[in-house]
Amino acid sequence: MTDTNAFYALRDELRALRDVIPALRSEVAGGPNGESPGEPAGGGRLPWRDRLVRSVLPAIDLPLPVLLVAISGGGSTGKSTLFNVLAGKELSRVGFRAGLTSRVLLAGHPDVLSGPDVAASLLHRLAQAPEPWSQAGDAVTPGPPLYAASSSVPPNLLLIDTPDFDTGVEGRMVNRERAEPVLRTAEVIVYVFTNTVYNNLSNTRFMADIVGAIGGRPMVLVYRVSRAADDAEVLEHCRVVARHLYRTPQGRELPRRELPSEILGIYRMHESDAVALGQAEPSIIPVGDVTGGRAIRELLSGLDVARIKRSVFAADLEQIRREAAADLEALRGAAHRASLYRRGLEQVTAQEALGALRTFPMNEAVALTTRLFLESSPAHIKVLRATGRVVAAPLRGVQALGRALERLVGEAPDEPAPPDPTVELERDLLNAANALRNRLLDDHLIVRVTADDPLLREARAEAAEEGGAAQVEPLGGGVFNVHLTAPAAVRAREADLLARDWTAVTRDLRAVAHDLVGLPADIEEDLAAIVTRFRAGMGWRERVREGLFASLSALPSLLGVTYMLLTANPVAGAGIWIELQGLFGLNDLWALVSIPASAGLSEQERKQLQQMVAPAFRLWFERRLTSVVSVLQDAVCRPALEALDGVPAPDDARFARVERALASLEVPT
Ligand SMILES: Nc1nc2c(ncn2[C@@H]2O[C@H](COP(=O)(O)OP(=O)(O)OP(=O)(O)O)[C@@H](O)[C@H]2O)c(=O)[nH]1
Ligand SMILES: [Mg+2]
Repeated sequence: MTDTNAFYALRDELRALRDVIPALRSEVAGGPNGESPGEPAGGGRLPWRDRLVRSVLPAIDLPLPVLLVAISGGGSTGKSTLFNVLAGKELSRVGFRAGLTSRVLLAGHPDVLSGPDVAASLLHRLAQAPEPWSQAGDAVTPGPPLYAASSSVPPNLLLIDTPDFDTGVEGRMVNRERAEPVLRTAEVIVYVFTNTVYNNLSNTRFMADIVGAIGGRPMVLVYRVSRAADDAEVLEHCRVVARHLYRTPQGRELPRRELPSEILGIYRMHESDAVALGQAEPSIIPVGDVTGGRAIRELLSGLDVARIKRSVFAADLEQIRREAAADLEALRGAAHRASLYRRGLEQVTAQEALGALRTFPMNEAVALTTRLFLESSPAHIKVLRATGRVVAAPLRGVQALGRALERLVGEAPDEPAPPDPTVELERDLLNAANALRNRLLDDHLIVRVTADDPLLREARAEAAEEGGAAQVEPLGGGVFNVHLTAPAAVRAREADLLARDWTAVTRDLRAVAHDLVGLPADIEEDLAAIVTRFRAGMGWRERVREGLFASLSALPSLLGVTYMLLTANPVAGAGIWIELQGLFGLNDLWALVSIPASAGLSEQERKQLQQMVAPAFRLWFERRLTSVVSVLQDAVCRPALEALDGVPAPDDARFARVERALASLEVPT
């Protein structure tokens, strides 16, 4: 990755942290209005984000990679002179009077310093907003920071001329007070010092405090010294300065001959009358291996912006990373809990819906299956049927038989007063809606599951977590109650759940019952396909016997239930098994198996019968369950489901996005 790309990458990762986590948090809490005192990932403030937005991003959220380079040093050391050389023009007044520069002056390439925003952003920690520069004399009077564009400044730098930090006015170091905030903001410091003060303790202590210990801010040393001093001596003096500036984090001095890696380059600048008279520019001469013969402009324009910013903000970034990672974990947990709750709610809804599905329209199912079967008959059977020998007579007989059998297993009253199926369904739907509402408004949503239900496994894992939002209650016989705490987003909508207009709900359910009674109109096509498949698989004996189907019109509704119990349940998970047991009772199920035998049907006929009616039951069951579930969701659960829709899914891509951002901030060890 090029240096520029590394900068943009860092910027984008930090922007992602800034924007994505708060968005996720607000969604988990149920939107901007969802206050959630108990939820760790809910509202409230994010200290790491304040730090990111206030301290780090102003230096990084820039259109171009730019380093803040401050020229610093004692009075009259030549800071402004150096600044003007690098800026390519006299922006800052120079002179013999120490303490001349009284303001911060910023110079940048016009591409970078296009307007006051960049200057303001980079200097955001200063008390006053920067103002445009107009002439070299501006900087000698105190006032807000100034900024000026010059195309001589390398585009990766914002150069800052600063007031000195050692001259005094009436016992106060006024210029130090002016310089210090900007020095603390700068990312690289060019330290200008003279032979008279290189060993001055007061000055180096101040600078040491600014740059920090080893691992602190990088620095370029510019030593104004006589031409007579040789390079070895210059280097030796600079090592002394460096040892004073960068101690170990434990406060110990570095070994004598070592130059800390924070020193990026060393230059010497000679005394010259021509320079002092303003007739010549000073030559800034590279010294030592660390500088590698690079001119100061070359060295500064080659600085790795991303690397230096990362190192300057290392402590901030590490704290941000740690705290944001903890936040991300909490958010993931909340998203996971919400998805667990949603599945629990779906299961509970399906279980309640099942209660509204007690009246399988058996007669209709048999009639439809029979008709479809006959319609697909080979011609000779059709002829048979046309003679009426097969169909007509036994139909009523079998109907009577069916009713007799229903009485036998207690399904039909002795006095056949057939209940109105629409009224029954209405009543069942209302009961289901009411029960569902009560379960939803409980502190915990209680879902009954069997041992092999995946929900149980996840609820157990959640219950094992500290502060987990699930509890598991064994009921014996491989049955469990899972208690799920409502997520913050759902709790935030409790008032809406309570405020459902039940008169309207009742009216809607009535209308729905009217549409849902009987067989779904659209199952005919599916059933016809099943009949065709069935016919293709029939042996010749069965084909001969197929006349049987013409004679059927009634069967105990429980026949279909056997099918459900013998095959995997397609809709609501294992929980449905319990519900079926509860609805029909085990004894009835056994009675059911014996019915066809006592009805005088052969084993073969019984099987055929079952094979044919079972698909009708299955289709009815699937479609009706789906319809009733969606009716109940609409009538009862809507606010809760809307709230859950707003919560990010556990596999929401933004979690991975934040994770990537956090990983990129990790310091390689
Ligand atoms: N001989 C010589 N004189 C220099 C050099 N650099 C600066 N000067 C002179 O030293 C005097 C002070 O220079 P400035 O650049 O104003 O110094 P400064 O550090 O900005 O001073 P303050 O703003 O007062 O803190 C001026 O008269 C400069 O001409 C140099 O390299 N050689
Ligand atoms: Mg100056």
